[in-house]
Amino acid sequence: MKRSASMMKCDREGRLLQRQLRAGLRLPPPRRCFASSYLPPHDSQKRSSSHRVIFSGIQPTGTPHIGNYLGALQPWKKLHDEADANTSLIFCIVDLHAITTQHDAAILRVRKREMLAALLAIGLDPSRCTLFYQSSVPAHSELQWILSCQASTGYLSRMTQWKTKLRGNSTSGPDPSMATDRLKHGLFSYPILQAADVLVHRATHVPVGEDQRQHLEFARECVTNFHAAYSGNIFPYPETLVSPARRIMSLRNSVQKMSKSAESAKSRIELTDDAKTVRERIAAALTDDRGGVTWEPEARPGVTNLLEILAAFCGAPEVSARELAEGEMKGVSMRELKERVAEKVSEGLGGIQERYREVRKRGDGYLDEVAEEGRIKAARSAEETMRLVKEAVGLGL
Ligand code: AQP
Repeated sequence: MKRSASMMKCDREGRLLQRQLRAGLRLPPPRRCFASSYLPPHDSQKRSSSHRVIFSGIQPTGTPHIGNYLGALQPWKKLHDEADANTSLIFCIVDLHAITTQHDAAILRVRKREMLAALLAIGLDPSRCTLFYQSSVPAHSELQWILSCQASTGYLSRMTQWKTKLRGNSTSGPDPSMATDRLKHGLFSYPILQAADVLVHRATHVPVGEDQRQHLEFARECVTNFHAAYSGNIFPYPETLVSPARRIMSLRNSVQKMSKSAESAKSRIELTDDAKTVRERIAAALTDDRGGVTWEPEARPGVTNLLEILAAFCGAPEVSARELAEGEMKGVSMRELKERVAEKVSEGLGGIQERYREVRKRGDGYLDEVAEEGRIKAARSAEETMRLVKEAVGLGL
């Protein structure tokens, strides 16, 4: 796909912000890098030019694990603590995305509340940020439909995650169309919903894991398409903030990422796991039959994953996994490495677990109140965007 100069400019700015994220999240005002020069600043773009909107989401597909924590929730908390008062923070439990795969309705209801409790437990304060369930603000799916009318099916079919699913189903028969017969449209088109999630709040920055980079690029493509099709200068190009933390891999298969929905619970450490479970999971983590710690990411992915987890939970002063392997942990036995990792992870999760228990003790009623407060704020944020969108498209009378 041909990339416009303004999209490349966005990428450059994204990389700059990336460095700032690592250096302590001093975000500059958002630059409105529009697709072309045909659009002057719009009067109805009511926000001041320095107003930043940070949006991100997580699926309620299970209890968050340390991969979700290091890759997403910890950076959210950092933004929450360090962003200035002119920055809006919107964190969404994306339940509409969670129904793109087979699920049980009763379990989904439980998991939504569990996820909200986890977000509160990591320290997100509902009076500082907006915490809400995606399905409670219908503007998300309404904008998805409007964006889908301009979205290229060719682009969507080239997305890595879709191609992976397609390959995964290609053994289903000699006829390649059988693969697509089994795959559902929701899975194909969910990048449009993801774009709508971001654009309906006119987000300027989106913190995500590395695997989501392509989806954010698609969201920028949706902005380009919309601005080319309709008048008005409604959306900023959302910039990607990729977490500096590496991808945390499964404890049972170090070429797969740690995942909430992976069948084996032993493949992950959940934020609510007690010290005994953490110790058992780490002790059973697959490494290799060589003794002694070395830094060989290609040859020893299991050991590298443990070192990455250790480095991430070591806290200040920051130290990289490689520095640990070549310094403090050099040559130590696998048993010692695992004990050290388990100790640091349990230490790191202790405070979160205490707060999680406190939140749960307050009951579902409390969580539902927080969600309702978030819904009201999120609906307000989406309302003005939808008014502008409908006016531009010709839907608003
Ligand atoms: N293993 C991981 N390491 C680092 N970051 C990760 N993230 C997920 N897994 C890891 C980041 O967590 C955020 C929220 O993810 P999500 O729940 O929206 O979807 P996901 O990426 O599909 O997460 P899971 O845990 O693998 O869930 P399921 O099993 O439901 O698919 C994202 O920013 C993601 O990058």
